[in-house]
Amino acid sequence: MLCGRTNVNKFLIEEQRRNPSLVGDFSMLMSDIVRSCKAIAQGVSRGSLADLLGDAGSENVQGEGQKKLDVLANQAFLRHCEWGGHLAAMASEEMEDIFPIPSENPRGRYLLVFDPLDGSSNIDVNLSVGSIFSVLRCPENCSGGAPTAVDFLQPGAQQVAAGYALYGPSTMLVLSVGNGTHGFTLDRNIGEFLLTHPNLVIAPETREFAINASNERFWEPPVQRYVSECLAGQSGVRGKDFNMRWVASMVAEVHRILMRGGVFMYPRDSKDLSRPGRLRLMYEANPMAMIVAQAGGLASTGSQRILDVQPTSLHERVPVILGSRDEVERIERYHREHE
Ligand code: FBP
Repeated sequence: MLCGRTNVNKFLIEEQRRNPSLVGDFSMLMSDIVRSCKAIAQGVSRGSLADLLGDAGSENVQGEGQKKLDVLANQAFLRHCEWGGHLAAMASEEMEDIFPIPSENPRGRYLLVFDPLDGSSNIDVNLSVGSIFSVLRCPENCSGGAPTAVDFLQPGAQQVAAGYALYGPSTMLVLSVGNGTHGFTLDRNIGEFLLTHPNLVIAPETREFAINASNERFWEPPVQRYVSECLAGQSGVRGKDFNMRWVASMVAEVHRILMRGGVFMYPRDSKDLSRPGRLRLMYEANPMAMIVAQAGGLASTGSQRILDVQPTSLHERVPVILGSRDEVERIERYHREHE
């Protein structure tokens, strides 16, 4: 039964009519992204039945082993979004270089950035994974010549849209086009995402945090202080007991925070000194920062708001602390006090 719910295409067309800065075929581009996510949802749900689990036998640009579903999900985004004429180029966490739109297709005015399958260590154990995407405007000067990686290096505050698909017990799409954060659930009977969670709001306070606690000895001191205060419970300075969760899938963690509050941390640590954090600015941190900010939450590196970070390379990594506003501000304060 449809129950008169708005489907995602209608929602996007109405958003485009409301916002004159969403030019051209923006809603058509978003429909292509939605179709990519539906195709990936189908592959993820078939799993072993379609021989889609396990390693692909290849490595991505980060030197990480790729799963078969990583490769399939990357192809799904490229295949569904390359021909519509809405994009100038794409960049994926799984590909070293950008993917310019092939010359046989018309070139559009947007850039698409995506992490096709986030949390892929969960695939083989049949736990939640997701896709993350971000839409940027192609700078003026890239509409003539072929776009380059430099055209993608825009702070997250300039994102036109961002979102994720969560392939969990039900498949959900959560997105923002700069007017709040909204959740849609895939109705498999009719093959459409229907608006089920309009205007999501993250509670400013929380009693729940998410962090990979096995890295505690490597964390930076402000994060060690924050977590130890949470663990001290009612008798400590926070005066309340905290709960902890770790799904090892950023999409699932952010989704839980949108549903019931909380704070997620993948902080700077000393485990691998070659990088300032584990998560990627363009593919993970920026889109999630927009989603969280549009729901009233905050996203920070600890010392800077994520949406203000000027990217310097396509695959750069950043520390990420996001979620309930009061908690993120507290952790930022601990960083300032530590300086
Ligand atoms: P991938 O992009 O390689 O999937 O890594 C990202 C991620 O899986 C996040 O979704 C998650 O928060 C984190 O890595 C889990 O890291 P850890 O292995 O330390 O638990």
